[in-house]
Amino acid sequence: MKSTQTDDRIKIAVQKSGRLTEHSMDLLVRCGLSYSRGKDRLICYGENMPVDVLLVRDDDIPGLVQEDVCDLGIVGLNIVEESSLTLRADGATRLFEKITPLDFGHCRLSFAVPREVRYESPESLAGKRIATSYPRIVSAWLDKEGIDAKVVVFSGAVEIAPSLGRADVVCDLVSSGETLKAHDLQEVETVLQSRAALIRTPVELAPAKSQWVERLLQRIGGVLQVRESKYIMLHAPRSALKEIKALLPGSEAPTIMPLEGTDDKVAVHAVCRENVFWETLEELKEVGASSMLVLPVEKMLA
Ligand code: PRT
Ligand code: ZN
Repeated sequence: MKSTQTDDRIKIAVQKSGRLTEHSMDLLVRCGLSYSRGKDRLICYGENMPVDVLLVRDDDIPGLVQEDVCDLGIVGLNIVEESSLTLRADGATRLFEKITPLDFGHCRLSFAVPREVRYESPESLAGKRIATSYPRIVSAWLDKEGIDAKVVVFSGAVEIAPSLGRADVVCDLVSSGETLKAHDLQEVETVLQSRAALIRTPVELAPAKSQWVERLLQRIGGVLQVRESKYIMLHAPRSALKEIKALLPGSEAPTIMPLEGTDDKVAVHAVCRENVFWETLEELKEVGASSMLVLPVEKMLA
């Protein structure tokens, strides 16, 4: 195990090349990180923070964090769950900590059957061969449901298993559902809702490192909050203020300011901690709001 005294830079494991890569690096950049890439392109060295990013396959991320090779990792909850079950089955007592679910990489792990097959309930899976890259999650789900079925492990292209005659059912990640459709499969049951998440080493960090990790987590929280938030400005009749405040999504205490030359109208400024949709603006207009402006929020720190 590495010594935290000799190495006081934070290491974050991020997917090298795949669906989570761009979002993960974008998140770190929004937290203020600027970096240069090592010659082998496997490490990004933080230039303005003691933070380095290791670029690896997503499947390796939980293990690297659990073994404390990396302090933090960004990986899908699907991989987190499968690895947790595997590590526990292998006797690991200290796993990584799941800390923050992030706002990208949304998908679900679902069972799908050929279009012509009737599926009524989990019992319909009894005695079937199920192709999946997530054998631990699927087996745990089948056990919980009390279903006896055979799990066939595929490391990729799971959706072709039924047409190859290798399985009757698949259990794979789905986002738009287009891949299943293209293979004449219908989604019938969801086992796990997933998205990217930040995980942390089970080992206690040295104080200096810990302070930086806390700082980074606070900034990540700020970035996530900002992406959801909007700043709204509008004019409102004083008489409609109560209704208008109630319509502002996720806003706490709006600022109310007088308007020059009129006593019965005021300006309302508020941070909405949820997106402001056209429907909300239309409802605000109906109760008397006018001159509405919705602006993005650049940074936010609670
Ligand atoms: O090389 P490495 O091992 O790092 O990458 P990988 O090929 O294992 O992973 P990658 O890049 O495909 O996905 C990384 C992570 O993104 C996953 O672990 C999930 O957490 C998340 N994610 C989000 C998805 C999807 N959406 C997704 N749609 N991962 C895979 N898919 C695949 C799915 O397996 C299926 O083949 O996309 C296809 C279905 O997509 P739809 O839109 O047609 O339903
Ligand atoms: Zn992978």
